[in-house]
Amino acid sequence: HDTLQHFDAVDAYPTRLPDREQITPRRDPVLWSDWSEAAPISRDEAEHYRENGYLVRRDMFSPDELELLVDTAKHLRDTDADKRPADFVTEPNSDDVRTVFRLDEHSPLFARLAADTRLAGVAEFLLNDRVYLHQSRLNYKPGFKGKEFYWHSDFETWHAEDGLPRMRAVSASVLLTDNSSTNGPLMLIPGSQGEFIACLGETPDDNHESSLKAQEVGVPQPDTITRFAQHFGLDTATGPTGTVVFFDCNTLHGSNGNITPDPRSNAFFVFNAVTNRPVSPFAASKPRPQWLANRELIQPIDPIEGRLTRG
Ligand code: AKG
Repeated sequence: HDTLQHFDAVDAYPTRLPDREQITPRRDPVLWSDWSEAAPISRDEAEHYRENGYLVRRDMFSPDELELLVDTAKHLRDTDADKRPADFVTEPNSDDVRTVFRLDEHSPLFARLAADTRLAGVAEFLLNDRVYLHQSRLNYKPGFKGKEFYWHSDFETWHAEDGLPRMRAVSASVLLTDNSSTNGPLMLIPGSQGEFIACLGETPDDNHESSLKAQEVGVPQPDTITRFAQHFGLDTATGPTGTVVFFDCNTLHGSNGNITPDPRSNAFFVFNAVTNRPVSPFAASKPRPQWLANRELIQPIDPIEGRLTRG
């Protein structure tokens, strides 16, 4: 069935080319809705997102809500090493937890957070569709040892390895520590969402086993990143705990390692439009595991209003 879908789906963004990198214009909108008074964000915010490919919104949660979220994140991270499931990924050279995937399945509080109107409601507006979670994760980036995330477009991987057909997905990153200019905040290239960089190099089998610690395939060439950075500039998404960063699936981003004593922990929820459900991967021999790329539980979220509470 999946294979049939593969033949039906036209590949709008061929990538993982054997002999070259190739840059083509984006073929999908960035902001899918027309702004109106009923929108959950202001007209200026909507315009900023369309032009730059991301939007930083501060003070989205009350102190009580943040305390709950931060406690829950610590509790997950402190799972004994011998009890950690496969969806807990450690740092390249240490046993510290780098990422917990399937956050919404490990914690009812994070599942509730994902469905909150402050995240899912905004995602519905940006994508002009009902949404479901393609992936969720918490990147801890511990003090001293937290390693970098190299420059990439998420869509390039989700298209190549997960089979998302079009650029109709958005990430919401909830800052669970302060993100300063020094502790490895998310860096973005504003405007990069408008260009698709088809990457050089075919996908090795089980690429995710190494790419989640340090990504090597599916990343732009250094000269290309240089040109993009010179042309568009770089920005950092800094802010206090409780800031939310929305970024389009094709905005180039990455982050530096964290040698400061202060951890930088951010939760990420990837909302995909229900009409953009995954087909067979466009450039990999088999789909990634369910915990990395949801293809089995495509349930539209009904956004929930109100405060996050314990239990
Ligand atoms: C990823 O997990 O794909 C990221 O780009 C995360 C970047 C970060 O946590 O700083």
